[in-house]
Amino acid sequence: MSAPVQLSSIPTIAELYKDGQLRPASPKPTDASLPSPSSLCNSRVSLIRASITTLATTSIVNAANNSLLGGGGVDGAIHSAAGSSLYEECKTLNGCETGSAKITTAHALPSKYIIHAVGPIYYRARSESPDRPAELLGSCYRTSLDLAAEKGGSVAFSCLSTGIYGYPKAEAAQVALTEVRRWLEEEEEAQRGDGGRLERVIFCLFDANDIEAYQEWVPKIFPPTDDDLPPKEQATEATATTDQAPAASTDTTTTESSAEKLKPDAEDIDKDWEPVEKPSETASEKTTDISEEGEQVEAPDLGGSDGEKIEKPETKDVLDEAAATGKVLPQSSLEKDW
Ligand code: AR6
Repeated sequence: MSAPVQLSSIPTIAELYKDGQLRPASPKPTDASLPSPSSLCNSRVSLIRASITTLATTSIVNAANNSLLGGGGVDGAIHSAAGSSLYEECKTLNGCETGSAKITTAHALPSKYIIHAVGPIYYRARSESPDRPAELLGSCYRTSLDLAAEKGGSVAFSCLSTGIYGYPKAEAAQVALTEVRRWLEEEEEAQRGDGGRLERVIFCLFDANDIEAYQEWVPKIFPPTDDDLPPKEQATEATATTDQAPAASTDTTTTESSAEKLKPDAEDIDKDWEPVEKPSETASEKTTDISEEGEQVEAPDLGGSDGEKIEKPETKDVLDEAAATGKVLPQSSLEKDW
């Protein structure tokens, strides 16, 4: 088990802009519905690439299923790191509805609480209506933030629904970031100068596709203030062109995408660590559905190129793929890459 990652070592969005690890959206978004820069928000929100089981935040948010009794993916990683007493506590909760969340203590984990949020199975929610996946996912984030705020301190979110449940990563990032921004602003408004009840909201990213999605959407939903930008960026932002690298690096000597750049070498993969989640694919690449408890079931044929069928991977396949592509990362110190 890696050393717990303390809140003080997790950079805020403002710091990531300042270091040049996040860069403004380019070209500048013209969508008037996108929020304007807020130094308050940018200093209360963080990104980190890590296993959420290593974070010493007040709360962490698990991507659970309706039973709340564990499963694969981040849920499996949390249950195995927290110990069997977590399962015993979860049994007392009587499950949870999709779009909602319940809280337990964190047992052997370095955090204090675990918020178990049940995100939507993407294809299933979308078969109800096109807006249903975002409604349910948004509701997970809001309920989790409300629960986290009761405990105060900091909360770290895993990328709910974007693994086994097949929610497209970029769409999910947009929903997650929008809900958090809205919630923080409403909270500021309600507290009126009293400071928020949540010191920090952290997006805990795990695979390269999570990073790509957040690099695309953070600059649109948490755009930098002038003060956030290094002086060089302040001067050039107005003339930025689309051939700029999207984010994550000030290294102009390379043209590789930032997700590639953040990819660890194959030998960095911790052989002792068993990821239980397959690195993300687009939902349309997936072939088999799983039930809300994580078992494989036949997905209905929705027709069309994005009839999301999702596959629960075998751990061995995951490890083989991780070794080959470096897409799944060990839980050690990846926060340094941001
Ligand atoms: N730390 C942080 N993020 C992780 C970790 C980790 N250790 N492991 C995976 N992720 P998933 P879902 C990321 O599949 O789509 C379970 O069986 C992963 O890269 O864990 O909501 C449950 O019991 C992805 O971005 O959750 C449910 O049945 C994100 O976590 C079902 O899966 C979510 O992927 C829930 O599916």
